[in-house]
Amino acid sequence: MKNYPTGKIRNVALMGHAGSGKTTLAETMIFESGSSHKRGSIEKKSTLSDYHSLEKEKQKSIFGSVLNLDWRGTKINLLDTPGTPDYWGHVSDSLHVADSAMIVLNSEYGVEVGTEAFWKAAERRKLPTILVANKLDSEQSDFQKTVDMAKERFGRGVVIVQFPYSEGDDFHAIVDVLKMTMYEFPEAGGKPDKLPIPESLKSQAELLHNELVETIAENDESLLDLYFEHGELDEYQMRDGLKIGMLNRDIFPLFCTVADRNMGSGRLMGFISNVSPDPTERELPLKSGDVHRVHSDGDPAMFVFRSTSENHVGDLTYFKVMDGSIEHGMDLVNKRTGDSLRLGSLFVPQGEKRTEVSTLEAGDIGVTVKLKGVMSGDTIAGKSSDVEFEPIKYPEPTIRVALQLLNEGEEDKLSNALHQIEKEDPSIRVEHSQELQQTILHGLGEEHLNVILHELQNRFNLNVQFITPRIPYRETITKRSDAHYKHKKQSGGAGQFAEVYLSIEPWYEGIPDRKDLNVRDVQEITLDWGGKLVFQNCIVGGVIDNRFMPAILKGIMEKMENGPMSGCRVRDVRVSVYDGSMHSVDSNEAAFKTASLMAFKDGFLQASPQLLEPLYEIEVTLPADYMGDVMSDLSSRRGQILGMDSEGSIQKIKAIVPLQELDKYTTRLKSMTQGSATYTRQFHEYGPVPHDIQKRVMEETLSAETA
Ligand SMILES: Nc1nc2c(ncn2[C@@H]2O[C@H](COP(=O)(O)OP(=O)(O)O)[C@@H](O)[C@H]2O)c(=O)[nH]1
Ligand SMILES: [Mg+2]
Repeated sequence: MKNYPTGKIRNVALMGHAGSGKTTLAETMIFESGSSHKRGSIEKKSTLSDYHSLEKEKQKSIFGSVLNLDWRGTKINLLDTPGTPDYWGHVSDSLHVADSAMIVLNSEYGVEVGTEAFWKAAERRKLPTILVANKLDSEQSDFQKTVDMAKERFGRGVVIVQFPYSEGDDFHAIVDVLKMTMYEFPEAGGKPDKLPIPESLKSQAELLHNELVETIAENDESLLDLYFEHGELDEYQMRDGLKIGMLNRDIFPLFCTVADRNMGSGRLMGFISNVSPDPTERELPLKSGDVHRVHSDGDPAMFVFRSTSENHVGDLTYFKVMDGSIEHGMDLVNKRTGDSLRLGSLFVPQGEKRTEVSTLEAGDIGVTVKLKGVMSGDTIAGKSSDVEFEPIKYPEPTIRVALQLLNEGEEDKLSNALHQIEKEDPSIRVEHSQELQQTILHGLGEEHLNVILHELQNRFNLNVQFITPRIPYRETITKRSDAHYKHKKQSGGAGQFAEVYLSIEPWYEGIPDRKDLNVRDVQEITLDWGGKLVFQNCIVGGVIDNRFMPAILKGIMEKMENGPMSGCRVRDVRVSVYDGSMHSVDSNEAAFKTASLMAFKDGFLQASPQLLEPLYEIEVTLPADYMGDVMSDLSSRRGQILGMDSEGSIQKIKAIVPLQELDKYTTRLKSMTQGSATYTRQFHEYGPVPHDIQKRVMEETLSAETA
C-alpha cells in the first residue's frame, strides 16, 4: 500500500442516528473509489465495517471500525461509528482522531435524537462538519423537512450544496449548486452523467447557489470584497471560503446520497478531498491545556485511541500518527508511564482486514500488535517530544447491574476478563464494591451490558448472570441520643471488661460546641464515602485511660462501615465519649472496641435514624410527542422535575431521580419512545428515603442478620 503524505490524508468520522445509513454509505464510498471490488450490504451481512458476528446477527454497528479508500490520490480514512447510544464509547474515541465529521441524516425523519447527540459531540470537539441527507429514495423521504429541521437546530450555517431532482422511488439525479451541474445516475448507481440543470429547476438552483455564495462570502472578508467586485466567486474561491467556514464551524454544507443504490458518494469524496481539512489544519488540545498542531516533520508522536483483541493475533492497538513519521522497529516512549517500547509491525486497517506497511506519516491511522502496557488515550512519542494529548472523554454510565458467578472458583478468571473488557471499552466501568459486596458493571444501556454479558459467556467462557445491584445507601441520625454499654466476659482465663457512655448526635457544618461536656480532644474525620465523623474525648477523672481511645474510635468506625439500618455506610455524626469504667486486669483494646461498637449501634438506632439514598440528576432528550408519557413515568419514579427546555422538535427534561428508580430506566425509556429518547445521569447528592422504603430496607437487613 502507498504511503500518503500528511496533506493527502483526511480523517472523517461517520456519525448519525442509528439506521441513517452510515455503514452503507462507507461501503458505497469504498466501492465507488475502486478501493474494494465488492459492495457489501447490511442485509447480506457483507459490509467491511460490521464484521463482528454480533453485528451481523443484529444487522447494525456495535463497534467502531476504521476503513480507508483512495479518491484520486487522497486517502480518506473513515471512522464508522455505531449510532446506538449504548455503544458511544467508540464514538468518543473516533471523534478524538477525526479531523472532520460527516453527519448522516435519514431524510425520512430529518433531525433525530441521535443526530442531536452526534452534533453536540462534534461541536464539543470543534469538528468541521458535513451533513448528508441519505435515503432520498424512500417513499417517506422529505428533503425540505430535513433541511428545515437541520437549519432550525443547527443554525443558518447549514447550507444546501445539493438537492434531489426528485425524491422517493423515482430518485435518480442530484442538482449541485456549487458546481451548478446536475448529476444523473444510471439505474444501478455509480458514476453519474453530468448534465446542465434543467430549465424547471434553474431558478431554484440559482437561488440556492446565491445563498451558498453569500454564506461563504459573509464568513471571509477578502472573499466578500471579491464578491462585491465581481458579483460572483469562482469554484476555487468558494472552496477556500468553504474550508475556512467549516474550520470555524460557521458553515455546514449539506449533500445528498442514496447509499444503498450507490448514488452520490463520488461527489462527496471529491468534496472531502478538495475542501475538508487535512490533519494539520486544526489545533488539538494537549493534556497540559495548551494546543498542538499535527506536523509532518520532527519528533514522531502517536495517539492511541482504541484497544481491541482478536483471535490468533492478541491485543491490537489503534493509533493516529500525530507528528513526524513512524516506522516498524522504532523506539518510543509512553508519555503516561515513561516506559520505553519498540514498535512492532504496522498495519493499515480496512475493517477486519489489515495490510502491512513499513511506515506511516503524520495524520494517518494505523494499527499495531502487542504494545505492552499501552491504554487508549496514551501518547507514544520520541524521547525528546514533549507532547501529550488530552485523554479521551467517555460518557458517564447510565445503567448498572451486578454480576453473579454461577460456578465457584472462577473469581480470578472473571476479574481478568473484566480487566480486558474495561481496557477494550473504557465506557464500561467495573466496580468491586466492598460496601455492597458485589461486582458492579456500569454501562451505557441494557444493550451495551448485554454485549458484555455475551462476551463474558462466549469469549471468556464464564458462567455468569446479571442480578439486581444493591443500593449504596447512607445512614444518618436526626436527633441526639445517649447510649451506654458494658462489655463483660468471664469465661475461664483472662476476662474482658469495658464500659462506655456515648452521646451521639447529628453533625452538620457549624454545629455548636458541647458546653455541657468537658471536651478534651476533638478528631474531625472526613469519611471516604462522604460526610464526616466528629469524635470527642470528654472523659473526666481518667475513668477511661487515654490509651483506649483509639480502640473506642475503631469500634465506632467499624459500625459506621456497616450501618445498623442497612449495612451501608454511616455519615455525619458527632460522638462524644463522656463516661465509662475500666478494670485494672480485664480491660483491653478489644474489650473497648466491642463496648463502643455496641453502644454506638444502640445509640444510633435510638437517635431517629434516617436512611439516605443516592439521588441522580438526569437529562432526558426526547421527541416532543412523547413528553406526556415520559413526564408521568418520571413522577411515578419519585422524580422531581427541575426544568424543561425545547430545541426545535426535541425536548429536554431535567430531573432529580433516586438511583433505585433508575433501575432499567434506559429500557423503559426506549420502549416508551420507540427507541428515540436518550438520557444522561450524574450523581447529585444523598437524600432521605421515604418512610416505607426505610422500613422495608431495615426489615430486610434484620432478616438477613438473623437468617
Ligand atoms: N432506502 C434506503 N435504505 C438505505 C439507504 N442507505 C442505507 N439503507 C438501509 O438502511 C438500513 C441501515 O443502514 P446502516 O448502513 O446499517 O445504517 P447505520 O446504522 O447508520 O450504519 C439498512 O437496512 C440499509 O440497507 C438508502 O439510501 N436508502
Ligand atoms: Mg452502522
